[in-house]
Amino acid sequence: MKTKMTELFGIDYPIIQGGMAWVAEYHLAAAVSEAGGLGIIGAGGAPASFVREQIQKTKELTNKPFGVNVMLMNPEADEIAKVIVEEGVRVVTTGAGNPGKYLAAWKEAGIKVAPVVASVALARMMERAGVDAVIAEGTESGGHIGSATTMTLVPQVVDAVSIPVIAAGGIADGRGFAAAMMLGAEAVQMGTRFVVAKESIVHENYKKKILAAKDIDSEVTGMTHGHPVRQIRNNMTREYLKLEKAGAPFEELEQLTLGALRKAVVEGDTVGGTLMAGQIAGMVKEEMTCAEMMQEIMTQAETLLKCK
Ligand code: TUI
Repeated sequence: MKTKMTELFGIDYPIIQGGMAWVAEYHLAAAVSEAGGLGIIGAGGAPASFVREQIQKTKELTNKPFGVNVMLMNPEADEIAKVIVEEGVRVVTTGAGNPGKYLAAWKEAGIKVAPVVASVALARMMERAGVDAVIAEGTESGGHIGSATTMTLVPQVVDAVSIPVIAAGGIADGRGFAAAMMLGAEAVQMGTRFVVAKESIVHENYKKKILAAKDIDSEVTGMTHGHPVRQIRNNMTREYLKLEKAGAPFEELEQLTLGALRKAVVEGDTVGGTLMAGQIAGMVKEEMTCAEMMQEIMTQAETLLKCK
């Protein structure tokens, strides 16, 4: 399937893998790119030296295009922005902030840039700043989220900008993919489905929680402090929400979540860890290879887009 995004990124399928902190390391990124999508290394909160290593390891596994996601709250974001240029990375996605200050350097290096936006206002500002595409991410997503739904955000962003729009949040099969195309998107970004890919290094316990999740099993913590994070309900979310409701200060809540994503991804701690996942987790029922899931999604989507 050819769209503006397959052309721009030089990929076979308009499917981009979310740049999930801890989860989106080089095995997953390389597998997605090898399967014809765009694999992404998630810098998350990692140091720049680690991101450089991840890029080099990805290059050893694939000659296809891949990208790096810069989580803009990372204290080493400035250094990571430089590493991306030095290592000749072709695509950058950003999250959790405004990447404005890095755009000139990235564009000068010929890097394609697609920031995540959670509002029409930021999408417009990013277009004016010269980005190549925007990722309109709905509140259905896992992790750090905005408030608009994918169904409402995507068509409004499509109407507001003339650059291509990538839809994200709540998409995990060919139906979601086809719906995103109907809303005017040129590609989709998926996170939750890739967490349970066979090539994903995420701890088996975390994967099992996603595979067992039902439709309403996620919770949003941190809403009152302006850092809403969607994750699967567990002891950690219950404790967090109890404290949040009681008016606990941000610092106390932060202590509770410090290192909790690593605990879930690396150690498989499903009780005290943060099990970030989107609302579509309830529909993700099988661990597959990236190639298998992408073939399934594209076959289903092509049938729907031809016949309906
Ligand atoms: O960034 C994400 N999702 C994430 S980042 C992350 S790392 C983390 N780890 C532990 C606790 C908290 C976070 C986990 N998940 N998605 C992209 C995204 N970006 N969603 C929303 C936004 C966003 C929000 C506001 C982008 C820009 C923005 O604008 C701020 C501004 O300056 O205008």
